[in-house]
Amino acid sequence: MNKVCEILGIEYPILQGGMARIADSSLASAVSNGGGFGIIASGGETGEWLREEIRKTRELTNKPFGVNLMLLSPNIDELVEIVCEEKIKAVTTGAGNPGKYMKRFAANGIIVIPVVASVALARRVEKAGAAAVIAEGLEGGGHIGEMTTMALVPMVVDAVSIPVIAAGGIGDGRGIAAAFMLGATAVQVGTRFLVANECTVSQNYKKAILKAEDNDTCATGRSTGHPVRVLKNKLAKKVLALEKINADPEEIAALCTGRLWDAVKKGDMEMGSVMSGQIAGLVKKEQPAKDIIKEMFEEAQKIYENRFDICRTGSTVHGDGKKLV
Ligand code: TUI
Repeated sequence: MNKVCEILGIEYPILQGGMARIADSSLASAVSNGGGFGIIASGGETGEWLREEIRKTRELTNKPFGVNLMLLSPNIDELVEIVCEEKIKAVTTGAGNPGKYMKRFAANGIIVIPVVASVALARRVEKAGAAAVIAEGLEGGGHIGEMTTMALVPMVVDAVSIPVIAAGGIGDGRGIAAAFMLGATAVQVGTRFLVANECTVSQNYKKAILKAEDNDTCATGRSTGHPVRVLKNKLAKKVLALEKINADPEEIAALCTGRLWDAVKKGDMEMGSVMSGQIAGLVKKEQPAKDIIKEMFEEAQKIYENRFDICRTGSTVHGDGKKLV
């Protein structure tokens, strides 16, 4: 049995990304009903909203699900209290170190799975009692670190004894197979779930993801200390231009206020903040969440069955029949 499946009580070793302002009860319950671990994202939301969405999710699924806590949220203390009161199975945390909340989670029997962007933080959260870590590379959407998934995952795997969940740039079965080859026990997927039928993000946002190609994302906000990966649009270009001339970070922050909401709810693809991973270029169809999960794991399974001998030293033939040089 896969260790992450065991800890979370799920069928497939896949967690849905905690996409702020997007991942609500509709998407979380669909992912959980499909055998993955659905997650309600609390970033940018009120405590009241979170409690309501937790209750709605409980009506929509009897499978386990979790809550993502964005540690930069101004109301983070209140959100932590709600998660504890509601006895959520597991939380994922992002954009910081959840250290100060670990005891409170433990006292309420809540599993903590922090997103880390460095080996140092992975070590620290393991010591503090994390059940697993999500090693997220800069290919991911939204708030990111400075390491790629390919480099970060094996380093984190070597540094900790708890299971490592790979994230950033995983959008199909090849990504899952690659993550497992790097030593990951599970994957976290965000961008591909943006176009799930049950994802309530604006239709314009979904269309933009489906249309995106390889070079259509960029990382803005490096100058403010909070880099964020978004689809390139008028807003992103404006922010990058301001950063180039070393504009006041407060001016940049003011320009970006409320822009995620504009993209998610109003469908503003020009001046909205359209957060997306690099893997958007690979996402080509809308599907129910359960089909996304099934298709990704069937694909990964096939890779293991058909192509495994590319890894055997001395092999003269690729798994696909092509001769090795
Ligand atoms: O949290 C995310 N992605 C997010 S949160 C979000 S909400 C938002 N963000 C900015 C503007 C408006 C709304 C959108 N996307 N991903 C998890 C993640 N965490 N990726 C990287 C990290 C991370 C980075 C550095 C975690 C810890 C860290 O270092 C903290 C430390 O203290 O060492």
